[in-house]
Amino acid sequence: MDSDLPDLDNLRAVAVLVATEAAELAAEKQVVAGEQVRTKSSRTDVVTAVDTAVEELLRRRLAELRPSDSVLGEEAGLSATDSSAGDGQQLRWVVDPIDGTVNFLYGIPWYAVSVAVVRGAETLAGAVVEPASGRVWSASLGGGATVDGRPLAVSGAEELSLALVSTGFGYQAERRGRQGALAASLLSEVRDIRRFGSAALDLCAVAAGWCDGYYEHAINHWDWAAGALIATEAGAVVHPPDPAAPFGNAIVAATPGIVVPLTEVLVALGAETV
Ligand code: LIP
Repeated sequence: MDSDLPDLDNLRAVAVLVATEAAELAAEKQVVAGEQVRTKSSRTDVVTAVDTAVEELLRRRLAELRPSDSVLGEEAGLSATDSSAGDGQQLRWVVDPIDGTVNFLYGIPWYAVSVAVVRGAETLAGAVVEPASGRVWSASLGGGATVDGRPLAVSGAEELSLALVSTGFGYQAERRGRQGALAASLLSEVRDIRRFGSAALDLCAVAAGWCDGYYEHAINHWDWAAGALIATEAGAVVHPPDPAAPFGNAIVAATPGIVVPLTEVLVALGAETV
């Protein structure tokens, strides 16, 4: 363990605290489909007034608790105080106020507040909190992963043909079509596929053994930062998105017994061009 690491238990506690406060606000303000909604990259890429309010709360509380750190958020971008490109020592909080926005918009209770803290490319701690169920997922680097305080461990799957794999699709219709074609091709190679609608919770599901693997192209750092650490600390192998990867700019997270055949079949099915 790097001797100059900050207090990881404290960072985890801060992530859990602010994500829980944000989840309570989101639960109070459950939006009704069609209200207070505007769009971003496409007509299906929606942001609600609640997204904005929740991110504002996260930023305010992190400024109070961690004033020397910077924040990168889905709605308001990178804080002006960010200097992490300098000596690389500044901590950056990477937050998604509502991951699973469309589920939230439709009243589907499968969305989460995701909060991670990174130094450079390394995630030090993270929390994913579900407003609907109140479940609290968290992890710290080397400190294990838990849900509501209970230790998490990935499944023991060892055969891809018997693996339950989740994925997701983007907001651009043309890419969504390519993603759908890849998922259709993958179906005959695995037990089944699930599309839950939240990358953060897809990664938590792998950590809990509810799915054996997850992959998705073109998601953002705030979607996967916390969930990837939770899955890793639960025993998953996680390949963060990398445009140079042979399976394209996708995150892949899976229990060790199937991660190699999963990545190999994604490559064979043309994932690089999705
Ligand atoms: C969502 C991701 C999900 C993906 C959706 C969307 P958002 O993030 O969590 O995995 O399939 O298209 O990107 O927009 O709800 O924060």
